This record gives sequence, structure tokens and C-alpha cells, in this order.
Amino acid sequence: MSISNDKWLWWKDGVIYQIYPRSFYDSNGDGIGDIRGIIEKIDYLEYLGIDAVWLSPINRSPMDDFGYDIKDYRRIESIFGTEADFDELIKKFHDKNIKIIFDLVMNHTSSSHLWFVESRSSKTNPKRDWYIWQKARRGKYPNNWRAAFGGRAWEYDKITGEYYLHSFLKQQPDINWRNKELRDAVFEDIKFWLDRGIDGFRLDVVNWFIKDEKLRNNPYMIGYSPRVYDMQNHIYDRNRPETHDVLKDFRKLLDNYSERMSVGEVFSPPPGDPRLSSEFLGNGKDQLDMAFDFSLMYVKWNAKTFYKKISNWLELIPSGGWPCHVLSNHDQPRQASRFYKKNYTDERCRILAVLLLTLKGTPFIYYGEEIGMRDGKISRSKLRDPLGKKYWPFFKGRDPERTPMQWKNADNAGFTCGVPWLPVNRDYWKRNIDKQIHEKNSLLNLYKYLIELRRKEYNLRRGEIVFLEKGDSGVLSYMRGDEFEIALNFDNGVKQYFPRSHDSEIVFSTEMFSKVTESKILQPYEAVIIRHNQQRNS
Ligand code: TEU
Ligand code: CA
Repeated sequence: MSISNDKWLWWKDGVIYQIYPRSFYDSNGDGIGDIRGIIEKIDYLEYLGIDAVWLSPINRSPMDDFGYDIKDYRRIESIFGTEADFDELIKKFHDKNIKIIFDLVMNHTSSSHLWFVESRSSKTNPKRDWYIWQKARRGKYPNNWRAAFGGRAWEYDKITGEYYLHSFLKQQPDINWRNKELRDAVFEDIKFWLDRGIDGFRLDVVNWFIKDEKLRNNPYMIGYSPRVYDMQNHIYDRNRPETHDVLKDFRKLLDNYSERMSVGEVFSPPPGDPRLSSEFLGNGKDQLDMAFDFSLMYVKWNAKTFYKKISNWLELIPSGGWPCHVLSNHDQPRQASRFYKKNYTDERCRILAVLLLTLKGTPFIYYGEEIGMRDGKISRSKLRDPLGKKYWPFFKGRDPERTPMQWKNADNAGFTCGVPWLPVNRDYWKRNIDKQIHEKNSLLNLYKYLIELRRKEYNLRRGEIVFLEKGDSGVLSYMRGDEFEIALNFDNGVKQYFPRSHDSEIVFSTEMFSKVTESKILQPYEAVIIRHNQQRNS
């Protein structure tokens, strides 16, 4: 077995699990998941075997965007619990060697953040320039920018008769990263959490931090979309080069602490933009540790497309940098729904599990993904997401992928003894954690098995990746190091497959009974992990 000196580094070798706290587990019956709920489920997380949790925001917030609108970066939102609850969470998780990643929402604050309250109070307030204020231009909006969540990006404020910029809701004013004092204040808040023991950060919409200095109009693109925002080419309100200077400073701050991690949400619309994401890794050492590429969130089920997207992303990682992979999150339809195929959805979910956990790069799992949770159907009257409310029925918002975790076949799927903030998906009686824990071959136990295998096998974590079958025949396969050969049949038909070594054994297959001799028959939707023996003995 190839042994290397690279020692275990949690965010490179481990598996990261995203929790949307509102929907994970409600400990006090108010229908909203909370910190105590997460603590109570620590045994489950340990069972699954994950190494770190990323918590969607739990800071104090008026919840206009369910936590992505923060009014106090240093306090825990009371809906989620107390400061003591949070300290207990850190302590208990660290005792079990599970790291905690915070969501840094630092493109904007809530409009009820004291910084903004001061900033809007007068044109001469010392914090005026902490946000982006503009006079009307020729009696109109300062420029043509639109908010991603609807309407103009400029909100007129009566108090001083000027407009402020908000890239999302009007309750989410954008902060001015060009202002040195603001930058220092934000960094102080980050330090606060580092000192309190936070292990890493996911940076919300990191590619929107800095706006064009001259606030130039975005050009329009051809074509129609119900959201005017999508008709603009966002060259002036996103992806500005100066953002990278902010990240270099941020990295210096992080590097003062040991083994802290950062991952950026580099937002881009379909089909995704891996090149843009890779730019946020800088030279591989001087900006973010990792960045999300959302290409796989936007693709159709096709081995060749998967090959192209994945290989492209991996090639773009700067030397010294490290990739990560994500299939679902709180903003996009769940993978089981995106890749829905009558009678075969579960098989597809298995392929995705094997793929995610055998690729080179840190895997991110979204809560519920491990039991194949589907998007919920939410009626108009039950919608909570402001984006869904605004664009219904063109876009139903993000509530469907945020429904409560399905723990067991009991009232509200065992999520709450009260009324859940979003309805539980009706399939909870047949799809839940309790059931899948007890089924040897469940998707959940597949995730558990693969996470364990990955932990044991250096080459599954750090081995180089070399693609073999590139999807032309419906099969995607690749080597990890010179030890593991992974073959995934994306098709609903049998395929002949020739392992690259005659002396090999099957470590794992989703078709438990299958064997390999000279060649192997891949069953429909079979995923197999083969070990090359020669390598092992040498
Ligand atoms: O998301 C950025 C964002 O604009 C998209 O993910 C958006 O939700 C999607 O395109 C739907 O069309 C981040 C957070 O992940 C999201 O939850 C927040 O609402 C948003 O930023 C604002 O902070
Ligand atoms: Ca609660």
C-alpha cells in the first residue's frame, strides 16, 4: 500500500456535512431546529462518520433570508439557542473530533445591524461609508443594477435622501469592502470566532464582495428571463478583481491560527463557472483553501457530461490548491430530485455517493442526501423563502430542499413535537434515518461504509486521479493512485468492463453478488471499487 508522509489534515482528508440548522432537529417543540437539537444528534453524526459540520448561519438575525441576513455577528440567534448551548456544541463536537465550520455572510449585513442603523442615520456619520450610498442620477436610480432577489439593487432611504445598494433583499444592504475601517471591523468579528474555536468558514457569495469603483451599468444579454437580474451580464457588480486582495488579507488572518479552513461559495448561474471558482484559490496558498464549483448542480444525468465537468474542474485547481465536490445544498433542488428517474432514482443516488466519496477532493454532503431525501412539495400558502414568494410560480424558491430531516416514521418524521416551520416531506414513513440504519444495504449505510473506507485508504483520499473510461459508453471510471479503480455505470443496461489489472479484487460493489474475472459485467447502475493487487504487494 502506498504510504505517504502527508499527515491527516481534517479538511483535506475528512468529509464535511452541511446542516441547515432550522431543519435538522428541534429540541424544544417550537418547530424550528436548534443547537440543542444538533447536540442531541451527535451520535448519529458519529455513526455516519463525518469529520466536520458546516452550519448555515446561526447568528442573530431577523430571518428575512433565514439567517443570511445577520444583525450581530458575535451573538447566537435566540431561536437557535443560547451562547452556552453553542459553547457546549463546540466542546462536545471537538471532544469527538468533529470540526465546526461557520457560514460567513459578509457581502451584506441585515438592515437591522447597528452598523447600518448608524450608517443610514446621516451623511456625516462615521459609518456612512461602511455601506454603498449614492445620490440619484438625473433623478433616477444610481445605475441599472438589479437585486438577485427581485427589483432594483438600489433602495431609496428617506432619512438622508440617498440610495443604498443591496444585491439581495432590501433588508440585506451590501457592505463596502473598500472601506478600511469596515474591513478591520469585519476581521475583528472573524477573529472573535476563531478565538472561540471555530475551525473554518464557508464564505457566502464571496465573488460579490467588491463592486465596480465607478458603479458602471451592467450590459444586457440577449434572451428573456422572468428575473431581469438574469438578463444582465454581471461584470460590474460581481467578480471584481479587487476581491482577491480582500481574500489575501483574510488568508493572512486565518494563517495565524493552526489548521483553520476556508471554502468559498463562488456563485455562478448555470452551467457553472469552474474557472471563476478556481481563481479564488489564488496561487493555491494565498487565498481560499477551497471553492465550490456548482457545475454538477446544473447537469443532466450523463456519464460523459459528468466526466467533462469533473475533469475540467480538477484541471483548473492551481498546484498547491485542493479541490472539493458538492452535489446539493440549501439553494438548489436536491440531487435525488434533479436526477429523478422512475424506479431508478435510488440507484442513481448510489452512483452519486460512490462518485462523491471516491473523487479527489473534499466531499460535501448536504443533510438528508445520505438517505436520498427528495425535494418537498410546498403549497403557495406554506412558502417561507422570500425568493419563492416573489417568483412563484416561475420559481418555487428554495423551501423544497430545506424541509425537515426525516428521522423516523413518527409524527413530523421525528423532527419536532410541535408544528414544523416547513412541512415534512410526505415520504418520511418510507424514507427515514431510523429505517435506513437498520437496513444493511440502505443508502445511508452505503455513505457510512464509503466514508469509513475513505478514512482507511490513503489513496482514496490523496491518490492522484486518472480517468479511464470517459463516459462514451455510459461508464465513467478512474484510478485513485495506482491502487483503486472505480467504475460507475450511469446506464440502465449491462456493460462489459475490463479492469486495468488482471490481478485485482472487488473491494465493493453496489451489486453485492457480482464478481470480477478477466472482464467484468457491470450491471445497470452498478458502481464498483476494484483494488489492484500488484501495487498492494509491491
Ligand atoms: O446564495 C447565493 C445566491 O444568490 C444563490 O444561491 C441563490 O439562492 C440561487 O441562485 C437561487 O436562484 C447565498 C446563500 O447560499 C443563500 O442561501 C442566500 O440567500 C444568499 O447567498 C444571500 O446571502
Ligand atoms: Ca427549536
